[in-house]
Amino acid sequence: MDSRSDEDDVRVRPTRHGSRPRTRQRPAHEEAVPGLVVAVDRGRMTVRVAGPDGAPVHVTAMRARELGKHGVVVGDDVRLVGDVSGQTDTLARIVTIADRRTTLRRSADDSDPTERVVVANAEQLVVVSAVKDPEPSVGFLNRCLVAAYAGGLSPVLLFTKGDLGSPAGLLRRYAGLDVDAVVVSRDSPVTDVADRLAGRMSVLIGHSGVGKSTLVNRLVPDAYRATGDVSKVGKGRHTSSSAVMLDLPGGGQIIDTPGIRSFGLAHVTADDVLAASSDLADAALDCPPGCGHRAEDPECALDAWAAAGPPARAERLAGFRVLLEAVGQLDTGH
Ligand SMILES: Nc1nc2c(ncn2[C@@H]2O[C@H](COP(=O)(O)OP(=O)(O)OP(=O)(O)O)[C@@H](O)[C@H]2O)c(=O)[nH]1
Ligand SMILES: [Mg+2]
Ligand SMILES: [Zn+2]
Repeated sequence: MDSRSDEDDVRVRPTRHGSRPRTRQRPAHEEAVPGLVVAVDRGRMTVRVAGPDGAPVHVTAMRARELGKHGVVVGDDVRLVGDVSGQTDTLARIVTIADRRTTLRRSADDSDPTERVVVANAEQLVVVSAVKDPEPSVGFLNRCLVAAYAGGLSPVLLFTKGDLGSPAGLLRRYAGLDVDAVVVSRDSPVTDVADRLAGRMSVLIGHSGVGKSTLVNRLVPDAYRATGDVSKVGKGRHTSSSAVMLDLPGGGQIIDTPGIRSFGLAHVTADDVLAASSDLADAALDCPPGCGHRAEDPECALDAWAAAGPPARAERLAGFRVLLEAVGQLDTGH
């Protein structure tokens, strides 16, 4: 467009007559193309953008240097410049990352307390455990639940391999907590799961071999996620090596992630967990400053809150305090 056709623009920004001085100082990212990061693999991102005809196009991109240390993860809303055609051997640059609505974060392990973001903007965390093979780890499940609350995701428990054993014990253990639980078996339909995932962005998390990718393949017929052999679990073998987002046939997205052995919570405080439950958070306003909200904190106002209400309150408080035991932990492995 001829800039003279817009008198105001010419007067306000006279430098536009020159040869792009504005672009040099502050890149004109207004023209950058919006996209959604659907996969990250060794520094290369796959970003979904709307193509010229509106159909989705997958573009390979890398981070622009100006992003500094700011990492890009699956689920990030980004803007791209450069070649966004999505054709083979083209590469675009990610120049901005939008503020994240939710963040699933974990600290790696005792030797590395760095916290890292696993996935951004997912609404739901599906914590996956097999009923058997591999054995469930309640400590691990609790830490995942805490991470969901701390990151703003709503958690769901998913017990797989119901054909190998009974999920009753696990279901009973979590009945007091305000968390949905679903069971899937090799030969039963996955409609219960599909219903819970419909229309939202969900991320699967769990130990290697629990059946995350198997489930994704059942939910998304053309996913073709590689699935593995449980006997290799624990020997450093993971079948899935990076996170990938897939569209669900009924709307919404599912993110498959590589199996993890541990879930560190070095970055989480008791108040982060509390903030996710408005009733408990309200009651805790009467706590003394610095209250840890644990059973051994004598002046914790949550005890009075539980005593003043129906028995369900005491159950909720007990469940909350079980989760609190996971808070601030790095890695306790299985
Ligand atoms: N019996 C039984 N086996 C299952 C079920 N779901 C998955 N499996 C088996 O469990 C093994 C591991 O499944 P995957 O889907 O690769 O596990 P994953 O969680 O994606 O593992 P990683 O990618 O390593 O994290 C495969 O041999 C599956 O066939 C189930 O419901 N019942
Ligand atoms: Mg997998
Ligand atoms: Zn308290």
